[in-house]
Amino acid sequence: MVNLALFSAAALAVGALASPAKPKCDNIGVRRNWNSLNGDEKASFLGAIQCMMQKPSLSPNGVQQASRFEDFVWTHQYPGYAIHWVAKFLPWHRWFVKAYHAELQECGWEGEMPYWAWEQDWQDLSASNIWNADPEIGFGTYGNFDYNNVYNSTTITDGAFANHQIQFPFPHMLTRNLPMTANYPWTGPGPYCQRGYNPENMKNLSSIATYKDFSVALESPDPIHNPNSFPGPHGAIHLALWGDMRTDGTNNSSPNDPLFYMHHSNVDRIWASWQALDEKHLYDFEGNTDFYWETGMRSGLAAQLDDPLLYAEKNAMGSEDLKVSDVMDTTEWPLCYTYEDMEPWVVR
Ligand SMILES: *[C@@H]1O[C@H](CO)[C@@H](O)[C@H](O)[C@H]1NC(C)=O
Ligand SMILES: *[C@@H]1O[C@H](CO)[C@@H](O)[C@H](O)[C@H]1NC(C)=O
Ligand SMILES: *[C@@H]1O[C@H](CO)[C@@H](O)[C@H](O)[C@H]1NC(C)=O
Ligand SMILES: [Cu+2]
Repeated sequence: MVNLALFSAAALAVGALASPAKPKCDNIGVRRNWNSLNGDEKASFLGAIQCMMQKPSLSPNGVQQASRFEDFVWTHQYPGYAIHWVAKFLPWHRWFVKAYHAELQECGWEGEMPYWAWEQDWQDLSASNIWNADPEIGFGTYGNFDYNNVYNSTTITDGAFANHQIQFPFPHMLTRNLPMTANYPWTGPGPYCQRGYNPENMKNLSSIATYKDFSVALESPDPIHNPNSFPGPHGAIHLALWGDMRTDGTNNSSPNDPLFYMHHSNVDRIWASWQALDEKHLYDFEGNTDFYWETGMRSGLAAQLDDPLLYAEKNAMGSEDLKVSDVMDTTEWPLCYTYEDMEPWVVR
């Protein structure tokens, strides 16, 4: 098991060592589809998340969040303008999910980070196996939209996170609202923003030649410069789930829903799968460094492989000296994982 202190010390060494001396992975973990975990594994994974929700905050910003779980929400919110609709979107979230997995290991989870292969649920997202009301093995269901009781009707009252009380960035209960997007207008044909992750769009992603175009297509075109575009798969799932998962802009607090990490693990899998399609893809990295949500402005500075990953929470996330280039190859240290299914473009 990875000890967090070791993890941090090891990560700090990345910047200090020349690349040929980079440590080797002891073994390559295989991230599995949530559907292929058995009941005991699911219970252990969800129990580790509950443990994180009960662990005291390490107060990375000098403010006591309600829990270690909420520290991660803050960590995601802090660099907002520099991690969404920019080249760094995929590498930043790759390390974020890895750091979250390390915390779950501290809480007793012994497996790899699982993923939610939502592209396999494209025909009817509401029928996905991810919606499970069982308090031991389920993430809960998707909310029950009621026009007569808009806010409270969306609180999740079943599954492992039933009535989960959130404090950061403002007090409320965990919400989802999938029924809200059954016919959401600007997402194109199909319910639940299906157009973003249907087989045709997934196939399209696999044929994109450059990181610059691939990253935008997977994340979503930025909504300020492309108000009429369809969301990419990443954006489509955030929107479709509504509730906490769709918070963006200044709050940027979607990691309040534990499904955020199941979602981003799949986004990462799609990137890793694209990287594996062509050797030219593995270290391909290009695009913008920043995007100001309020104005849509960019500095125009070109992103580079040796840009720092930019984690506000130094040391605690083992990322102080990590660069984008350190997280391009999932099968190399400090990542050391792969995915059991590297063909998200194939409907199973
Ligand atoms: C929502 O529920 C809370 C109790 O959890 C209650 O205090 C509040 O008045 C309710 N709001 C609405 C709009 O029904
Ligand atoms: C897939 O790509 C084709 C060709 O660029 C385009 O016409 C089509 O709209 C795309 N489909 C989706 C679902 O994005
Ligand atoms: C952000 O949070 C504030 C409360 O702190 C809330 O009033 C506001 O509506 C939220 N904005 C978004 C976009 O959710
Ligand atoms: Cu994000």
